[in-house]
Amino acid sequence: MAKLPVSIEALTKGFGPHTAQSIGKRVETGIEPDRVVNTHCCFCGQQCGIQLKVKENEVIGFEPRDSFPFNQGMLCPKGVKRYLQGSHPDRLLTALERNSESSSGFIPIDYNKAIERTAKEITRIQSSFGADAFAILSGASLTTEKTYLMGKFARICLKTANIDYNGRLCMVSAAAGNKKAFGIDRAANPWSDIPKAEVVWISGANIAECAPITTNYVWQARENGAKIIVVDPRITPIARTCHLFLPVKPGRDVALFNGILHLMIEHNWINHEFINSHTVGFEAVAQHVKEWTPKKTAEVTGIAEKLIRKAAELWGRAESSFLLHARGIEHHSHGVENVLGAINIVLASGRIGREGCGYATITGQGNGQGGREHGQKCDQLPGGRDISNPEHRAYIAKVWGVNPDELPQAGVDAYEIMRKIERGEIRGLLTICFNPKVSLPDNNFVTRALEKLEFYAAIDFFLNETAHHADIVLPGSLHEEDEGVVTQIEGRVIKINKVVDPPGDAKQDWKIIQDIAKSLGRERGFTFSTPAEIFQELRIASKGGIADYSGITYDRIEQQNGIFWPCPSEEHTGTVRLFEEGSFNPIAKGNGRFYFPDGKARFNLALYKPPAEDVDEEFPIILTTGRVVSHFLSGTQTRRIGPLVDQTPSPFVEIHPRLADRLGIKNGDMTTVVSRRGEITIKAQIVNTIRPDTVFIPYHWPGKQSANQLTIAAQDPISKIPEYKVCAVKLFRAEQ
Ligand SMILES: Nc1nc2c(c(=O)[nH]1)N[C@H]1C(S)=C(S)[C@@H](COP(=O)(O)OP(=O)(O)OC[C@H]3O[C@@H](n4cnc5c(=O)[nH]c(N)nc54)[C@H](O)[C@@H]3O)O[C@H]1N2
Ligand SMILES: Nc1nc2c(c(=O)[nH]1)N[C@H]1C(S)=C(S)[C@@H](COP(=O)(O)OP(=O)(O)OC[C@H]3O[C@@H](n4cnc5c(=O)[nH]c(N)nc54)[C@H](O)[C@@H]3O)O[C@H]1N2
Ligand code: SF4
Ligand SMILES: [Mo]
Repeated sequence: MAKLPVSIEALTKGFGPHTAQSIGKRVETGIEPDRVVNTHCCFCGQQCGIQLKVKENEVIGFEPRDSFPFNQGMLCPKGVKRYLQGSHPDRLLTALERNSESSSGFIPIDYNKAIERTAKEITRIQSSFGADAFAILSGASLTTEKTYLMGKFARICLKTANIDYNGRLCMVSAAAGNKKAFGIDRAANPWSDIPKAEVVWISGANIAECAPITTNYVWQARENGAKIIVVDPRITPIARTCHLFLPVKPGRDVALFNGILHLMIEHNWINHEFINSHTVGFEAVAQHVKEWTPKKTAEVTGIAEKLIRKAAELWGRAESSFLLHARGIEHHSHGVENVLGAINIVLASGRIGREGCGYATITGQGNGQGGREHGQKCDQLPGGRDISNPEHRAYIAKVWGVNPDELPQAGVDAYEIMRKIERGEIRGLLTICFNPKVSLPDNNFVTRALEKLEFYAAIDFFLNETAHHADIVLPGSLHEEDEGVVTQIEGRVIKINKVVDPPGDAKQDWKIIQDIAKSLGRERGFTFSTPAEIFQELRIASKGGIADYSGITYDRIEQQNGIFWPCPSEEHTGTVRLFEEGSFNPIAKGNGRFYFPDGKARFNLALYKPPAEDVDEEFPIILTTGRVVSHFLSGTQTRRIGPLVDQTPSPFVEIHPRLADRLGIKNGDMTTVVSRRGEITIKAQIVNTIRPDTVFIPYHWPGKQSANQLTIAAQDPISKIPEYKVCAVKLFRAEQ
């Protein structure tokens, strides 16, 4: 990488306590390690390479790992401090059973007894109420082997249709939009294309805090003369260094994309040759965006007309470009429409599938990409296959040695699972790597649902807030206690290496699942003795699917520093950039560049609809929610890492000075934020970096500090993603 003009430290300085000040610094514990192991960070989808220092089966520190090309030794504060989790006193070392006489609500029990009780309850519930009355909620921080095993366990051991995962809250709008437009769901380009782009368009992504290493790529582009456009209701750290900032009103991005396409067509800034040869559906979309004049676009989005014109010109006239988006445009009841709007301006430009011409959604969870490919989604089978497609069912049934008719049909999404629990249709639940009580919207409802369960088992290494409702808690493994693959932000399959053994009675997650299968008397198909064996089966199960991993081996990953899927044979180098002339494409088979039989990408109408709950007289302010750099998701892990807690000890509400003045709220005042579903009282942070009609709260805290007491459980009709990014609230200064 070229030398950067400024450091990430400088970028994030002055943005409150949540800065990236520790990036790239070594932590010296003063103790000599026995070994140093190459692996990756356990947190976000960038999956930075890291080396963990080990002394006597304990991780005692880290070293930068310069050899991994994506981060080249750099880390953000979370990566630097992650090693502190393993020795935390809250680490679960035994199985637990609910016991009302114990002050903690639980007593430790023998691991095997816990497994037996779980199996017994599963059998009781399923024989009384049917197989679908027991549900599974899984997670995308798990290795791909585990996510594959969870899908298989649900379908052929429990025979339940009801399995879904926490990526439902995260990546699904992008996934659905990408499949509709391109026929495949993966970042189209490696990040090395970002610095080669003349324009970088970033919508709804707080890159410096949530994808910190990506900041470097954007800055390199800038260094090379690129223009950076950022669209966000808040002037995030990356926005402070951009050329053009568009302060969109939350929930209106599709209108902006339509308005941009309108101007591109009007000024003939479109690539006719590409549109004619490589796409279908342009005419209908062109017709539709006629109504999206700059004036109307400005009215709906709250962005000044001249900024919209400027953005269209920068984007329209560029020779090369990269469009990135994240949850800011995806966490909406019309998240898929937003994504399709973004893809339409990429397709109209013709700038995709070439060096320096790219598009990607920024993957969130550590294995957000791999975790959405191999069957833990409610409608999916391994290899990105469709559970309702008879051919796909037949193939997977054969791999699993069952009759296709035995495979359940599609189940319901994660939130619908909660609704079914609340209605008494689902009586039992197993969660692994998911903390829905904190992370689902309208979480007072989620709590009511959890209280209705007849039996609930949770697998985790910490007793997260949802697990407090469990009857049985099974002690799972930390990232560094197991091996397996994950797929990072660019589509590169990489290897997580085992660094230490699980302590006490804690077990590797896949062993716990297999122990339950055995106790149920249905261990056939669940007798793997290593993650490598699971991976071998996954390779076969994925073969011929879109997410084809069949040519990937652990050894090849080590040799090549990761392999991009699809990779159909051991001779294939992997597919670094999608949609390139001549690149591997099992669907188009030489007919064209995109993953449809005719090889053509699809333009899709991207229709504007207002958010599910718009502001009104009673609730006049928009609430949007998201993250800070020092905490991760529901906070189970990072709220237990002291230096990260010190950086951001508690949630806050960002308020523009004009709104604060009107409400008589001063910086630091305790402020009550109320929605139709709940209320929260937290400190006000008065900032001039947010739209005056919008307030922002980070969601990493539980209980009374949880932002999800306020959010709405409206979902996108296609992807079923919740609308975390817009609901209506009122706020006032709390009694001090
Ligand atoms: N530090 C940290 N990093 C993380 C995570 C974490 O919890 N902490 N989580 C990981 C995961 S799983 C994910 S999904 C990613 C999330 O990464 P991001 O999507 O970048 O993060 P968010 O904070 O959810 O939202 C991004 C931005 O969307 C803006 N926004 C809100 N509403 C709108 C809107 O209507 N339109 C537009 N254009 N923008 C809007 C917000 O102001 C915010 O700046 O981060 C990953 N990385
Ligand atoms: N208001 C609001 N809510 C949001 C969002 C938002 O922007 N705003 N963002 C949403 C998004 S994008 C996401 S991804 C979700 C995330 O929401 P969750 O998935 O509920 O959050 P996590 O904190 O990842 O919970 C994962 C749990 O898994 C455990 N865990 C981690 N790794 C492993 C492992 O390897 N094995 C086992 N057994 N357990 C493990 C952790 O200890 C933790 O308890 O939150 C969503 N909720
Ligand atoms: S949290 Fe993400 S950016 Fe930070 S070190 Fe880990 S993988 Fe890298
Ligand atoms: Mo996410």
